[in-house]
Amino acid sequence: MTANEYIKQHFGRSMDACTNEEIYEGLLLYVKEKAKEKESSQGKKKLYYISAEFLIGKLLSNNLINLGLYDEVRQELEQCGKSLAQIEEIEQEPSLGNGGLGRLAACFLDSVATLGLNGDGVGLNYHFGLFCQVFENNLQKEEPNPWITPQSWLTRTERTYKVHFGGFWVQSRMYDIDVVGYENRTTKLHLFDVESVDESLVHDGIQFDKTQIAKNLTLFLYPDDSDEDGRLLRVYQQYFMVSNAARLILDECVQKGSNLYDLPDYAVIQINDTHPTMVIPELVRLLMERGLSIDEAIDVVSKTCAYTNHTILAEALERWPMHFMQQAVPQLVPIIYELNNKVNKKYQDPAVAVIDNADCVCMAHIDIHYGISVNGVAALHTEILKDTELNHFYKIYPEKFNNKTNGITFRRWLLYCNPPLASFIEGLIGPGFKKDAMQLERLSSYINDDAALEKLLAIKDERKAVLCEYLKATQNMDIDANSIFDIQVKRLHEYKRQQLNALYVIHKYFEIKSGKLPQRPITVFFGAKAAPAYTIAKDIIHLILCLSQLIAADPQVSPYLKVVMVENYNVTLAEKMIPACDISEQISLASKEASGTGNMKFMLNGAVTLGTMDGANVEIAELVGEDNIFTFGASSQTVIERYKQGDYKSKTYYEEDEDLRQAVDFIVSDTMKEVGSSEQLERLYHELLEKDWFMTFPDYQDYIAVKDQALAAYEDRKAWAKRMLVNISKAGFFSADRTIRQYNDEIWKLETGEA
Ligand code: 26Q
Repeated sequence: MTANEYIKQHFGRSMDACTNEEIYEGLLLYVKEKAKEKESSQGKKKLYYISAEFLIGKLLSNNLINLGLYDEVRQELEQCGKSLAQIEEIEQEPSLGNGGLGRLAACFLDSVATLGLNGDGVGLNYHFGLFCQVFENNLQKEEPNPWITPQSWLTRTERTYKVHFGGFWVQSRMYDIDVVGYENRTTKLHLFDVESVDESLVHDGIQFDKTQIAKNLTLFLYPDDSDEDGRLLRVYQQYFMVSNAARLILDECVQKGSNLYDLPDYAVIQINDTHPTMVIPELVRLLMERGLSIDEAIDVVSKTCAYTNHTILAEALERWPMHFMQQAVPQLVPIIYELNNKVNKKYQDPAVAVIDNADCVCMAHIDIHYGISVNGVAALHTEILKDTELNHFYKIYPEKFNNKTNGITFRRWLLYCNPPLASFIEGLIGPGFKKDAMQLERLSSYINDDAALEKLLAIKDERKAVLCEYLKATQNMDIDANSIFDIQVKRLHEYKRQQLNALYVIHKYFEIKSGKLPQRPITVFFGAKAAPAYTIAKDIIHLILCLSQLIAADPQVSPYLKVVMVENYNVTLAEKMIPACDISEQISLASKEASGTGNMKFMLNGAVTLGTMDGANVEIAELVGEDNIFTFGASSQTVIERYKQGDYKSKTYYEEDEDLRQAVDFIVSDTMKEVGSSEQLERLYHELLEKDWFMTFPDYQDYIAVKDQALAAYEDRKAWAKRMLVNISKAGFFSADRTIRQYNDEIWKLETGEA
């Protein structure tokens, strides 16, 4: 049955007589049915990828592509004068993630299904996801982001559990979202919800009563930095997630014939950052309930779980006060004590204890002692974990440590988001790259093919025009499609250094004012949400919005420079912005960005990276070679050394560099204060001068010099097109399919079901 026939059956009339809303609903049901036909749970052993975040993005088109129905449906829609883009607008994007970690989980599910592996995701069904960002008076405001509509990708299941907390219990229910593999099987994302959730608790933006756990548990996803009472709620959420997951796992495994002692033959659990760590003590508890001794239970669990680390930022390593545990999950407390005792008996080293001197539970320590594997997410990151952050553990368990450089799904980040580029590539090297991304290397034989290079530039121009149209229609922005598109989109965090990019903008502003004009207009794009309680991050957003307003209003500068801060950056916007990018800004302080995955998406779409030698940028640089990337800034070694010395003083750089001083002083100038708020601008200024914890000043001059080199290099169009081609041709390594194969070969060891 075609989509149109299905819709006719469902609504009693064909597509051309339906509203867009009806067509969307019809297509959703059609896809769900098609996905069901490919459901499979083949394989004795199963992966459970537990994550507090799955930033899946819109699903309609992606699922159509993976089911091989995209062209057919597109044509059917065209026949009645509609486009898929119009229908897609109806779909709400679920914002079930903060950024990289959540998006990675979504890419991984796509690859697991595509490779035919037996594996499901397990997480939470947040009703409002992460907040929706709106700008008012050049400030970020937060609003709820409801995404669950009457017809959605969620399917209610009959699986429910009672989950106990200190003093009360809640009833859970599992909802499923199909994960449709590319020309392969359908697996599941299981999202648990609490039956007693009450959306009416939310008022004044994203405020709600934080004490009513049974009603608020699954309302919001927590931002990556938060206030105190939010932290306790986060513990409730985490336990709710893993208690449901653990029960699901045990039930499924027993049903398949496990006697629980052989659980590791039936299940492997990947713990995505420390957020699901309580699955370890919870499984121990449940196994004891089912008759195992504590030692037996710990032994079984220790062979089942594997941990991925995504950060070396000390403040992001979760340590929960014991009294939180006592209050929220008292049933885990004796088990956590036992986990701690076992460690302390073996190693008399407080650095590796489960409970620290401040009576906090170190979640990562549980994962490392009681798991089979610890992995970092890029080569440099894993080395830093081994050498510094987790060195005590590396000395004990060298065999547990391994690297799994992140990857992205090429289905969404090339085939779906950039059809002209995908078909251009297919025309040159055939369709094989869609399943085997390393075939992109074959593009390198076109490096001297002028027609191919011209076409590549033309596709980029087309995509820039499309982005301009989209931003005009959705955010009423006027952007010069012939300017250079320099893009930094990612969560707002000081270590990612959007403030360094903003200082460059100020520097350029002064240059233009003084008559030094760029060869071609530059548009500097930002997109970023800041955690609501992260003051300095919000001040940086304020700075960028003020610069944007001020420059747009300055007739001397605006023809040459434009600052665009898109509102509510999300997966949907990423899909529009990434194909249109010329220069990809990846400028984190070396050693701080575990991997980055945006960097890979940009490269795949023919952008050239301007970046520090950090995270996966290092591997990008190795692959493309120094002529095809613009790198700058202090090395990770230098940075680590500088922190160790503890004598970094930003003021010294400020005093010795007149150009830097002019840029920094501008933040608190009268000109800025006319458009912005003194309080925010002054606070940011002092933060930079007195702290600058992420060391923007030492990298400032190098950044300006190298960025200007990149802008100049852009003018040799043919040489630039060659860089684009090399970047695309070397992107194959960053396919999530490669990453997932490595996880499977080295950690999960599931049967492979590749066609
Ligand atoms: C922790 C405690 C309480 C509340 C929130 C959190 C929290 C939430 C989200 C802590 C961290 C996160 C998200 C982290 C994240 O996205 N990390 C990124 O992971 C990517 C995938 O591996 C990497 O590419 C990025 O480098 C890394 O920053």
